[in-house]
Amino acid sequence: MAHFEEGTTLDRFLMETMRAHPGATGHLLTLLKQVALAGKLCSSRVQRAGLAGMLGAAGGMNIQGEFVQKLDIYANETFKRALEHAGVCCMIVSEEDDGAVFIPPEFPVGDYIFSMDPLDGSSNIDTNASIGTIFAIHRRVSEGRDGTMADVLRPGRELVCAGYIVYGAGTVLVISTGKGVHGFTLDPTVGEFFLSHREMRLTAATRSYSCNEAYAAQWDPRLQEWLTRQKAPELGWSARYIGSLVGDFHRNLVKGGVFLYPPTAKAPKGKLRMLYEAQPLAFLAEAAGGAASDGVMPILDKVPTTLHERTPLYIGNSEAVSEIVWALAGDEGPPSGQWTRRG
Ligand code: AHM
Ligand code: MG
Repeated sequence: MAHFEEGTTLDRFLMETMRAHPGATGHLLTLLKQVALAGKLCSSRVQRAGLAGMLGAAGGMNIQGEFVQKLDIYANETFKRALEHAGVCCMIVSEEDDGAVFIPPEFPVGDYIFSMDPLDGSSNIDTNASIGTIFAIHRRVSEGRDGTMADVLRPGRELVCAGYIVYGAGTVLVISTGKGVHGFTLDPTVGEFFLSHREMRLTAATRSYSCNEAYAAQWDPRLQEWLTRQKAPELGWSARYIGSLVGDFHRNLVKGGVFLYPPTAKAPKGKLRMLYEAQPLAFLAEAAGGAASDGVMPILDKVPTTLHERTPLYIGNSEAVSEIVWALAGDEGPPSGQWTRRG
């Protein structure tokens, strides 16, 4: 792969990466450019949210029974509009839409399926904390015009690309096609994303955990014990939790750490969604040398059976994730045998 200097534009990065793959049609490049465009529009709207009357609930509930924020609606529509006419997708899956969304008949279709959480962490909008868009891209296996369930209900290991855009103090787009994870920061004065985080790695250097610890009493007791052990002062762990998966994951990717969302009484299968939260972030985590598990098996090996399926999620540096998996498995060790204990 070409060596890219910091400051390289996203467009140049995508073009030169594509040139390195002689058979490439350019459709994935077009798709990612449209994602960047939608991200810029959302970033601008998030920045102006308080002024533009976008704060607060829109008055409805989405299919997951959560209050829909106005910005959720804006982000969902913006990404769909940016992709539907480009001739690169045959189906779009969104947290905000009950069923899959197909390309209107007046536009051409392409081979990709785009799954997204258009605005993750949206309960944080009114507090000015980091929020973001998480996305996963599959290449279709079906034939015909519209994509089918068979195109998305697949292991995350088959993704061709995954990424997110975090709207925080700055706007950062992080993407991977499986080899390396790269971050691009939006310079709002020129409206371009520039390479700012080259070859991001999930290291074990920083010992920090991110979870909603208020639910800890509802967790598997073995996980509670693991967490208690990390609090020994000599281990030097700290806790960091925004309550926005994309924000928490991004911090851990930059600084190190592990994120946990175990099953709770309210969410016995976990809260986070496979297709557009767990799978894309797991794809990024593994590409950055980290790991992601549901507590038993790697997230990327799980096959979802419905569009909005939920999963427990343990994601971050591989040492911490494997310790959690071992802790949950008890003395026997995990059944898959593919996670190794540290040390
Ligand atoms: P959302 O997609 O509706 O924003 O919900 C998912 C969010 C995640 O971003 C975050 O990790 C989690 O919910 C926080 O949940 P909790 O408030 O239970 O800690
Ligand atoms: Mg979400």
